[in-house]
Amino acid sequence: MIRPLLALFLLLPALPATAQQADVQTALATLPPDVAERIAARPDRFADTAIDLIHGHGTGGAIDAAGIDRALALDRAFFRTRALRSFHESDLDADGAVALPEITARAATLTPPARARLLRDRDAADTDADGTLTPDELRAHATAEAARATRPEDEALLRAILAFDGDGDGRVTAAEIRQATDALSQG
Ligand SMILES: [Ca+2]
Ligand SMILES: [Ca+2]
Repeated sequence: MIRPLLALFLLLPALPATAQQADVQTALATLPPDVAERIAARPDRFADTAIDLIHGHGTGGAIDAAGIDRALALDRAFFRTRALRSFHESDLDADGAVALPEITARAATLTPPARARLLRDRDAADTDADGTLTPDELRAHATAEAARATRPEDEALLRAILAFDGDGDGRVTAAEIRQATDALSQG
């Protein structure tokens, strides 16, 4: 009788880790394969990204789907704003459009590299090539620049955080992330 009991006793400490590793594999299986591979390859990096997002955009020490959507929307708004900044600085009469004389006046105040960048951006945004940027052209340019700056695979990685909602309450805490990535690191 002693031998089976002893064997069971020896197995016990390993059981929780095995269960957690099984949970993590279950969570990874719900994700797109490329996202799961990225997380499994660098669990520590994923933990850093996830915990930064929880601290930066979560509430009460956790983040939910709406919080992740909000963080991604804030990122896109940042990149849209950055793409439009030089055009807003060129909109001398504040009518929301950038006419040729306006961009010429702004360009004359810039260093050669900054001038080249402004005119290159103008050419990219000026879809109908009439020299003027309409509000619609500016909006489309900003949206395109934001899409270029935010990679779909990075967005997918942030959304993958929700797969590690261990207690299933719709919110993911730093502890839940750590539990998952520790199990991955040990696995
Ligand atoms: Ca204007
Ligand atoms: Ca135009």
